[in-house]
Amino acid sequence: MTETTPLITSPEHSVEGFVREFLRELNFTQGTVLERATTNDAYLALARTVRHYLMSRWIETTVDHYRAQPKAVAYLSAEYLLGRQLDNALLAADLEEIAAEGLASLGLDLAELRDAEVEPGLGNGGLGRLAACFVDSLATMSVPAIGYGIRYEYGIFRQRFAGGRQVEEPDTWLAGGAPWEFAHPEHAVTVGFGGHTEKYTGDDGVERSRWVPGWQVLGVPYNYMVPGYRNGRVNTLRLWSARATHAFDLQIFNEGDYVDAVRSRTFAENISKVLYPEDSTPQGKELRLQQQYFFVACSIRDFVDQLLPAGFDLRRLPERIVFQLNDTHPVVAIPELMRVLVDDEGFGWDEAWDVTRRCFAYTCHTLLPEALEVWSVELMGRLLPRHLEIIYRINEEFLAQVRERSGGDELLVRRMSIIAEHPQRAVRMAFLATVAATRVNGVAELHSQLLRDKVLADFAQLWPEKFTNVTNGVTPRRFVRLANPGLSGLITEAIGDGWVTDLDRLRELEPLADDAEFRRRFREVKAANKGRLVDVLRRRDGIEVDPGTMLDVMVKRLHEYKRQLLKLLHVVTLYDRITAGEVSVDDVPARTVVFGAKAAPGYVMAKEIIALINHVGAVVNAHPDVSTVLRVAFPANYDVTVAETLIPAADLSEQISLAGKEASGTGNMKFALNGALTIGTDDGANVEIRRLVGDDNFFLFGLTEPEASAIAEAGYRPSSYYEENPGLRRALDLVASGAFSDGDRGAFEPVVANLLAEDRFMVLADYQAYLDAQARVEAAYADPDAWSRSAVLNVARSGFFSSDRSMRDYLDRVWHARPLPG
Ligand code: GL7
Repeated sequence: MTETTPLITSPEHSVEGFVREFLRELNFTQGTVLERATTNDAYLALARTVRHYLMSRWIETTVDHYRAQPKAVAYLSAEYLLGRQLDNALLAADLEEIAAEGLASLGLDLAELRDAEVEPGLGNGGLGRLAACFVDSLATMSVPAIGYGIRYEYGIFRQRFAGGRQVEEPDTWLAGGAPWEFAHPEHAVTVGFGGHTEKYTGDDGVERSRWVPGWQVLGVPYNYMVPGYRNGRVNTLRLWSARATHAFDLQIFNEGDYVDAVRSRTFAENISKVLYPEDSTPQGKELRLQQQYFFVACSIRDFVDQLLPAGFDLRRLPERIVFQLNDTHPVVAIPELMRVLVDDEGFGWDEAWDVTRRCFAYTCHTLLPEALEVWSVELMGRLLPRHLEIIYRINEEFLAQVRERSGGDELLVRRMSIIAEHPQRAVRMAFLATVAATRVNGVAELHSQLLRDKVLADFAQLWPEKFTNVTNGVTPRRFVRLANPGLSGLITEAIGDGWVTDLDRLRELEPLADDAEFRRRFREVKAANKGRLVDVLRRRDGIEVDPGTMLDVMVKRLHEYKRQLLKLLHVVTLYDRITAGEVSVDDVPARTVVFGAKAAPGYVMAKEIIALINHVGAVVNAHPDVSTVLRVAFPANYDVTVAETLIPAADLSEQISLAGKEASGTGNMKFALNGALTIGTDDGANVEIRRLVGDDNFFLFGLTEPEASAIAEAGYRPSSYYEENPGLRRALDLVASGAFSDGDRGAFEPVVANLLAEDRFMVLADYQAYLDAQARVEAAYADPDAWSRSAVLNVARSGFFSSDRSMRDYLDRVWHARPLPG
């Protein structure tokens, strides 16, 4: 890190300046001329041009942080689901119009170049997208912050359907060139794995332990700009890529087998090769633990070496940094910092623990027990032997404290132990995080309460002050300003553009809900957004959507707890009633049900559900009568880019998880902010959405969390609902009859059988309530004026769900850090 700012000038902020810079990039970096440039050439030149406008801000921000040495936030996340970068960079640099005009003057179309960008899909779903929203807000709020993660060579798989079934293909997002990243091999960090520990007596006469790793890899940082919205700040996202060390090579080369030596490099490089595609259900694979340790070890080393001045007294580390643990994936950073302080820096144990404790805060993102990561002691000991020793010692001291406080309650001690004994000895990463962190937070009010009352209840008893809530949020820049230019224009015309960085100001729209002209224009925007979606789905998927229908949208990962099956049973029931002649097509509003969902490749039931949706969709869409009022659209490969056109077009947002299972949800917020009405359970952030938008503007249904828990405790019998509800029985029988599988009765038997026998997420228990709520939706939709009034109120009252607000909450309740002025 240099103390002097290099002299640089940004390109001129004008159409001419832009065109000059663009052509220079095309000629000198792409090595081509306008007449011969491919779309990808032009896209790459454009991306680099935009980058240049942000570069001086980036350097200034970095230098400012280094000079001021403020308390900084290091966000540690194994996932960042970034979405496309170009538009966001154009917006931040205030270049949208200049770029469009400049490109047009060269005969190029900005929209076409935009489509050449392959989004970096370095995350699975909500958790990864949340991290991307948070770094955006931190930059926009001038908070000194750095995001650390992994530069996966293959991001989330690309989904295709074959015969209605999901097929996964590798995501080669780097293939066309990666204009947004900056490799810094000169700042590579070495990370050890495996080997053993040994005891030795230090100079101070104290017996110590040290780690002798069995092998090492290099972590090469790739920096990404995280531009704030027009505030002159650009923060950094630093993603690590694994390389073989030279030593690693040499040793094998010297053994004489050149070909084998080259081949074995891939062993090291495998670490950052691919994103694990499991969402909420970790697999406990060795490579995944390698990934986790790899990126946190690199990040801690990097922060200490690159971002602190030489000779910094690490006793003061908590004044300079808070490491925010995004779920349990980075939790091995805790024993790693202990190892650095005790083994490398010669701290005493207590002193190191005091520093470490104050440097970490932990966010839990789940309520599903199977999503809480545990690592077998066997694996941890083999891959990270020194860390296992450290974890044991942390646990020993912690349990001594529990014993003392509880008067030796051994049952409690066993329950709280960081080391689980059954079904195998394993490290409970959530417990380790909770013991070490200064703060533990859930991601919505209900979730935080359930963490305190259930999942981490013993810990909350011991340390009530540790626990807090920070409700999730989404960035209004990407998900309103960019994704919904029509609505943005309408809002800005009404209340000015301050809402983009102060989303609470949407409240000022409230009176306009009663203004017929405003509502008319609001409907016009929605119609235009539907038109845009129709074009995209036609081009991208060959799917025809009628923009005159109600767009009923359920997009999120495919998971049983999210209950795509409940939505599908509604579709099947409508189909059944119409084909049976019980309902006339004249009596139901025409709707298009849109699904978007990827299933983890090894999650068999989720993949069956995808196939079933596609099969039901095919039959429904082919039926001459039914298809006049009901159609199913399931575009493959739902991603951030699709979300950006789908969400602004939606009328109805489906947020129908079983209460007590969805920690927060963030899609729910994006829909409300874009003027869709929610049909939802009392779960996750739905609770807060409903409270804010009002009962009249939200379709609530279903069991509450206490009700669902009570039923589960009393012994849930799904078949009783089947027996007692004729509509439900008919729907399930129809699926089982082969009506959607060319008469093949066996095709979806496992799905139906599972619902009847187990139905872990109580689809059948909530079926009738859901249908009743859908009837209320139909009635409300029949009055377009009243519907759009509710939609406007949803927008006006959802400002709370800005990730800027989430950041303020973290700053106040968790980080105790401040934005940097200027
Ligand atoms: C999740 C939760 O399931 C989701 O409800 C939440 O909104 C998100 C961000 O906090 O985190 N937890 C999790 O493991 N994944 C999520 O999306 C994958």
